[in-house]
Amino acid sequence: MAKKAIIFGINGQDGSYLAELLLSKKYKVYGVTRRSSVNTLGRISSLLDNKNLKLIEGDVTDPAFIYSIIKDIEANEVYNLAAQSHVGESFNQPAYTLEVDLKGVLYILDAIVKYSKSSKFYQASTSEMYGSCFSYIDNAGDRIESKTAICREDFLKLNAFQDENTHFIPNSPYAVAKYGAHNLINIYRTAHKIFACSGILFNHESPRRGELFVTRKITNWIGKYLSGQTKSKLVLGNINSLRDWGHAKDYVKAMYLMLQSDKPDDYVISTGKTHSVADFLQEAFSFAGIKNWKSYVEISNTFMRPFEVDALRGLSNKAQEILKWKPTYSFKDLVQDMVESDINGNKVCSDS
Ligand code: NAP
Ligand code: F7E
Repeated sequence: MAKKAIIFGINGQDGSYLAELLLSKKYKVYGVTRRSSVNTLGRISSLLDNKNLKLIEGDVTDPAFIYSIIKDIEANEVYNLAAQSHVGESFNQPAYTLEVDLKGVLYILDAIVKYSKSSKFYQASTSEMYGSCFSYIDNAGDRIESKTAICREDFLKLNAFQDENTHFIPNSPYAVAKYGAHNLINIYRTAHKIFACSGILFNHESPRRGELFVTRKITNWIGKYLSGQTKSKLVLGNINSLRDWGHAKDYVKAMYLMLQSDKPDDYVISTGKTHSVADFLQEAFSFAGIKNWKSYVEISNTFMRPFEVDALRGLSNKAQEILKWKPTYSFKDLVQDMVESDINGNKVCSDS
């Protein structure tokens, strides 16, 4: 019989790629979307005719809905990708962010324990949970844990990193909610013996990335600029922060592999390479053939965070060893995929 999977947040960036992956493996996929007065299914439009996909409207903040869907479907696998996922916005909507990103997870876990104990559960945790914490190996070969803000130069000099053993001290309401949920996974796994995994995913992007995240904001601007749709400057916040950027297509494979593993566990998923937002600008503008990105970019306090995560570089050795997962897209490949897509998309847009 075909395996059944529920994806909360199916119409988001990751949800759309994960749905494609599971449908290609002949799963029956139940995708949860929120009711909306406008069409929010753009990322999954090519899947809507698939007879193995069923969309269900619901919200993870509604326990009655969660209990009934978990009970009725008794899925083999449940993937929770639903979230208020914008870190900056979580400072403006902290309570709402905790409702969705923390309490929503609690309802799903509780429903699984009560009604569908054999369902395997994937939770979308995040590298944001580290805040300003990082690890490095000192000259004597000892591993050192640090919990202080760090500039790009020092982080790079130390060859610093984060992995499953690095401390978590969240720097945003988003990260607090995700860290709470991450702890719940461990608690439910231990107390109730359910198969629950937490993927500590570092930033991952794609042409389907939301337009308010920095990578897509940049590539979208490039597409619009080249097609004559904008003459305004690209207004950004902190372009010195370092991120470990991978491709979402690679990262959804890791989610799937976690639930196929022999035992439930937590895994860092990352590329091991780090770049600043300025590096992304340099790569994206140069790929698009626009010289001197600095003359097109304006820095504004509007996009600065009240508390920033300075630097991230994930070591995913555990996932590479146990899950046999590894990223296939380089930083260059990722930037090219996104720039090409936005240039082509905007061409279509401006021609029509
Ligand atoms: P995304 O594009 O923002 O997708 C989030 C999804 O959650 C959307 O489908 C959204 O639906 C849905 N959602 C939001 N609030 C909901 C609610 N109350 N009830 C039900 N659904 C709700 O995010 P993503 O980049 O695909 O990320 C997927 C997950 O991984 C998120 O949990 C995110 O926090 C986490 N994560 C992402 C990254 C990354 O770099 N992408 C890294 C680590 C962790 P609407 O379309 O209706 O808003
Ligand atoms: O910011 C800086 C910003 O919003 C990246 C989410 O998927 O990954 C994502 O969170 C960096 C930050 O991603 C702008 O201050 C500069 O230093 O693209 P972002 P994020 O905050 O790292 C993690 C792993 C998640 O879990 C989250 O769900 O870029 N930055 N100027 C800017 N950021 C934005 N959004 N907009 C700017 O104009």
